[in-house]
Amino acid sequence: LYTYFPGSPTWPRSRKSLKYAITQTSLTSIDRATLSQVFARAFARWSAATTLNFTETTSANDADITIGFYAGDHGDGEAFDGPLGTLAHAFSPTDGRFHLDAAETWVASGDVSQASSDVAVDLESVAVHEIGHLLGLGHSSELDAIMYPTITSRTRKVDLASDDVVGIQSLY
Ligand code: TQI
Ligand code: CA
Ligand code: ZN
Ligand code: ZN
Repeated sequence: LYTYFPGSPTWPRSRKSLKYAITQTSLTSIDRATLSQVFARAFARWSAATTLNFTETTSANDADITIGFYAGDHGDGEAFDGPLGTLAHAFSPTDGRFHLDAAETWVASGDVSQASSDVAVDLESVAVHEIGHLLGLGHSSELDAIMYPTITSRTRKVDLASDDVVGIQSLY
């Protein structure tokens, strides 16, 4: 079963369109075009299940959601920890910050199960999970759910389960 954050915070239900910006990429070797594609696909999975839509903006100023790669202590009290452990984190609505640990071996295209590194992590899978948090979902007890709090390295899991869909549709 899905959960929400305490108090069930959401983006205003009148706001059907949210903008995101990829603001901090200096610590990743993945090129911008690839990042844009991966995050667009991840947001599209949630917009397909809701009346929400998401568009990328290049201006951090008019973005509701900001996405960036950071290493170690990066000033928000939630330091990253090097390879594996914490992969990424996102804050509840309407904060909008989504940070990825630059120390991970991110795989942005192709088949993560074939990655040469045994600590490779599929970027789109983590993005779909973190966008759930950005929109107001907590963790689910359902193993198949995107919001289940465990993912194995070299695994791709990007399809919303019915539990995720019911959870997000009950919120918006
Ligand atoms: N990051 C945790 C997560 O996103 C951070 C976190 C812990 C968190 N508790 C939270 C964020 C409560 C919001 C609310 O769950 S993580 C997974 C998963 C992580 C974990 O790096 O451990 C994914 C990131 F669920 F698979 F384990 C992405 Cl997909
Ligand atoms: Ca880490
Ligand atoms: Zn952070
Ligand atoms: Zn989570």
